[in-house]
Amino acid sequence: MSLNKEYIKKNFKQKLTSMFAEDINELNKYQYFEALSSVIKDYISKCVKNTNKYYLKSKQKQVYYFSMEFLIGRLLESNLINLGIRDICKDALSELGINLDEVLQAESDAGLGNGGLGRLAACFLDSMASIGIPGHGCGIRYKYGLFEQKIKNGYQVEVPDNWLKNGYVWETRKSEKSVIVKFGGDVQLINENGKLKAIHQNYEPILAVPYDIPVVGYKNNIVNNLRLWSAETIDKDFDFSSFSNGDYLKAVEYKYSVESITQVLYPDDSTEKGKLLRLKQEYFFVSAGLQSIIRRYEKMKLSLDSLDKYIAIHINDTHPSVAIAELMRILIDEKSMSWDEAWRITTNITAYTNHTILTEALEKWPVDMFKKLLPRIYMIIEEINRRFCAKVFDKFNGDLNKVNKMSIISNNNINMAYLSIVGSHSVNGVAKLHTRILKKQELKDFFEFYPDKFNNKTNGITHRRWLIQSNPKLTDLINELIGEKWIKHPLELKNLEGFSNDKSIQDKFQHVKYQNKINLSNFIKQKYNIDVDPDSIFDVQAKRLHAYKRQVLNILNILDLYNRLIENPNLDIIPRTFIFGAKASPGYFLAKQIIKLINSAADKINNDRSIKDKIKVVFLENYDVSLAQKLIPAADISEQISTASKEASGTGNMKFMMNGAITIATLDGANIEIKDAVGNDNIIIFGLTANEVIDLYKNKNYHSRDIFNSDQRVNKILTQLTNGFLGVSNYEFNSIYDNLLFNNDEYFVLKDFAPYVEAQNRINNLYRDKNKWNKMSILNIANSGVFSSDNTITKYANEIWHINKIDFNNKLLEEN
Ligand code: 26Q
Repeated sequence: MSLNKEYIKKNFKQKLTSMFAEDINELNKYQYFEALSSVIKDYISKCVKNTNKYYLKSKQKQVYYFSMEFLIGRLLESNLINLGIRDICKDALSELGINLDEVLQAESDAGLGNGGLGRLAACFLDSMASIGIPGHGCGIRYKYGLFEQKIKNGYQVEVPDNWLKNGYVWETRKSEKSVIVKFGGDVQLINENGKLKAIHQNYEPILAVPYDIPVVGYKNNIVNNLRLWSAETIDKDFDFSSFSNGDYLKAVEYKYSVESITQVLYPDDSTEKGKLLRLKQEYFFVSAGLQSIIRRYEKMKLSLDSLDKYIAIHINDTHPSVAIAELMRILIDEKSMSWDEAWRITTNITAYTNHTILTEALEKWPVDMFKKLLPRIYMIIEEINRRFCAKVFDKFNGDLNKVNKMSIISNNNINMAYLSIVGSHSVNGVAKLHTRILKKQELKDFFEFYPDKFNNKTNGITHRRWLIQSNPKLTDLINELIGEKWIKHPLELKNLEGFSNDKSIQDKFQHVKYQNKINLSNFIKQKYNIDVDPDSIFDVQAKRLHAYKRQVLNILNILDLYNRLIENPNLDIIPRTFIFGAKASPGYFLAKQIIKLINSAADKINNDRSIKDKIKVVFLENYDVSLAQKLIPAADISEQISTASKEASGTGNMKFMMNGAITIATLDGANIEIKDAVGNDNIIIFGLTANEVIDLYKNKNYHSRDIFNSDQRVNKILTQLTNGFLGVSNYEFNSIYDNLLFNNDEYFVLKDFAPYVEAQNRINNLYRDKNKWNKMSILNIANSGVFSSDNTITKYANEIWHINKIDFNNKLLEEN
């Protein structure tokens, strides 16, 4: 069956009728979206069936990517692109008088993630399917994703993200594949024929129901699976005795308490520790996922001894790390395997990625809480730790100090990063610098103990969503210049280099950027009634709000520039539009104040006629995947200004680069690798290096007040934060002020201020030379192919999972 225009038209019309029973003209865009998606999903379902049949028959090794977050965004357009039918659908709908682009906008984002870690999981799924790796996602079907952000009077206000309210066309509920997850209760060890056996009793059983979302590969007929689990009661929807006694509330209470497990995504809030519900979420999806993996494996009639030859499990940070103990439990308690054999298999199967070095973000669970919720799992972790500590003791000649430092359980806490390292065969960081810091500092003892486990896998992004989908004009231009081979082989983007000196081609790139800037300007005008000039430089910082990402540094430079313009309205600068997008965790007070600061500065600056629109500041609310797709193609400048050593990798940095923005960056995370790829001349680097930062912490010889006292500009701006200059109370920004001065500026904002201002001035001068700028932009695009997640995933597959790519098209042909 071929997906031609007639097929789409016919099925689309039929769907509209069967779904809505109304005339096509009576229906709205959302209904068109649902019907078209449903047609596409029907087609995809056939590919799902074929792919699974092939995987089962060929007994291909499968990898399961376990993650608390999958920030997948919208799916209709990416599915159309990957099926190769976007243009066909556009024509088909247009013949029915419907504009496909408007229909695509009707889909709401599946925002089941916070930021980088969740989006990385989504990019990895796309790459696995597209390059032919049998790899699937396993996670949670949150009823509410990350909150929707509104800005009221300059402050962030959080609104629940009820993304499922109209149903979700891409998912299929698989009730028959439900499993039971057990919480609480008590465990007795009994002696059965000389073997210890664990009996788990009085537990609370929760039903885990899977919902499957297809992951469509790029023009290869492969469709992998993202399985998200939802918590339900087993059979007592109501406590009927209460109900018949008239206590309706008590009757629904139980149902509510069970469903609360998958009710809402936790915001990335590293300071909130020991939340019981979060631990429930972690165990819930991990246990359900593992049970379904084992069940599928058993269908293949293979011995459990070779589980590690057919299965790989990847844990996305420590959030799913109870998987190690849960797999041990299943193998030992349910499959009667010996400890040693179960341990061999578990460690061979599991691999762990670390995404942070911020110590406050490392997950630890209080023993008492853990033991009560997961008594059997706790016993297993104790035993893992006992054996591990004995090995450490041996290896370091009885050095108890080392044993204490490395113990998985200490001070009544379970350290999940340590469990993850001990229980897996591979531990990777997400950029070269990050991995180096893990080895040399954060996890030094473990690196010494297990040098072969540690490795680097620099992050990547899918060029299908972040270039082909979000920047169609640039895609067309690239295709015109170098053909389409780069789409399957993104390193081929390199062939653009040859055009970088050609003025007429530079103009074409500039024109594409300009068009994208007009689109964004129109969006801003329509949504906020702010006029931004597409001829100004679009300078963008879009990412979660965190002190270490230093949105404050950006705003201090803006205020300084503003002060200079007030002093000299004729200052010769190229007009600039500073654009921000950032959500702050609801409990992160400082981050929320920074949002208010950006908005107060925007009010002041945008309404000051004296500076003649030379600078504008815009805060775009609710930065999510769909907004990123509009924003990134329009950026001239990409702000990647974290304190060196703090940003594990960054992936936004790669998205901007791929869309031709010039990066202003510290030598942090993957910025360093971006610099290596484009060369020093095509990126703007400033500020402290990671080593300098680490030394400053070590030597304790940084005093932010010295800078306040010596730099007039800093002095002036910080005074303006507290003297009503920004039209708010003198106390409004106390937290920011105190952080910079009284708490000694943990992230070296003031220390990097002067170098940052200087770097921004360099940009101003560079931009004046349009040829030079365009050349830089082209070279950034040309060298972005290495950051395609197709490359990243190829390395995971070869070096960690030991899974080969399959060529499904050929396999299908062979069979027919
Ligand atoms: C932990 C405990 C309780 C509640 C929430 C959390 C939590 C949730 C999300 C902790 C951390 C996160 C997310 C972290 C994250 O997104 N890290 C980013 O990962 C990217 C992909 O590797 C990197 O590029 C970024 O540098 C890193 O900050």
